[in-house]
Amino acid sequence: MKPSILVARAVFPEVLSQLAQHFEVTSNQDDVLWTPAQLIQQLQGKQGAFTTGSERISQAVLAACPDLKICANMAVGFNNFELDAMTAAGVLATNTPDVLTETTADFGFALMMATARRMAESEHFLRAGLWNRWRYDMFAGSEVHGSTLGILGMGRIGQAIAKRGAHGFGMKVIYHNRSRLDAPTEAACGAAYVSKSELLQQADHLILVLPYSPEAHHTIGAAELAQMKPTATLVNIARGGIVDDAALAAALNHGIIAAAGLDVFEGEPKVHPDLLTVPNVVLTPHIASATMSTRLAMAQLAANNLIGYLVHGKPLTPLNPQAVKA
Ligand code: 8YV
Repeated sequence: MKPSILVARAVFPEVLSQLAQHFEVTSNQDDVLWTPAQLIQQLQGKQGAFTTGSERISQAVLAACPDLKICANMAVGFNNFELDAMTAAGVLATNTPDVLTETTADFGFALMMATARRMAESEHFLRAGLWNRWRYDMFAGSEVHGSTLGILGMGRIGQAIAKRGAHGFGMKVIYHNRSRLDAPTEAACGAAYVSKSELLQQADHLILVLPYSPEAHHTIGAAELAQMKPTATLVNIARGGIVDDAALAAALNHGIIAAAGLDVFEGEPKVHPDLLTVPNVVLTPHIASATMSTRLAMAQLAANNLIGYLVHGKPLTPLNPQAVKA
């Protein structure tokens, strides 16, 4: 008998067809957003789950779904997984690294440029019919080329952004990370390691690319924003909750920093109401990895993790291989 799996959100039809060759598939092509109780109900009798960042796999879910053996996340981030609880329950977790690195770095760079050059703010002005003349300082932003790019979190995506800045735009690139990169990797990225305070104080454009964890909650709050240059921009493509969004909105309103670009939000898809009224912020709905080819590669990797583990006993990108007893 084929193992049973749940595909918790709508996904590419070709990925569903691939999964159906190996599994009894219950899918959610209507993309209904289930409550935790509904998710538990849908997971009954399932050995595998294809999840996205929106489905929380908590201790309560694990306790209520004893047949579950693997959750394959269609995301590189996995803060929707209670990983220790999954390991304790013998449930394997997988994510989708590498396949989205360059696409997400492209977006982070684009958001930084849009923020620095005030693209959203000036477009709103134009659409509102307010453009009636040229003026020497109209929507004058800040330079990107030759400026100092700061990166907080220097994993794969941070490194890909650093290379774009250093090699493409002649930027001075500085970074801070839990652990310093080795010298050859730093040289390839054209990036120099600095303390978190130095990063905040020196960056003209600061991009956040660190993973979310409870320790990373509000890594950027009022105190950190106060250390930044009043001309600086801040971009968050990491996770909601890493920035204190209320403090950021206040900082933007009071000229503590010049502008921000945000793809992720605390409590998304809700957005802090103050951010919606601040003019100098570019807001996008968590789309940094959203190209069709990258989203397909992510879905295929998640599917291949389910097939790899439940059919062949070997997942491709496990997060907690220790969950599986030898
Ligand atoms: C996903 C992401 O689109 O991979 C990640 O961690 O944030 C995005 O690429 C999102 O998490 C949906 O699963």
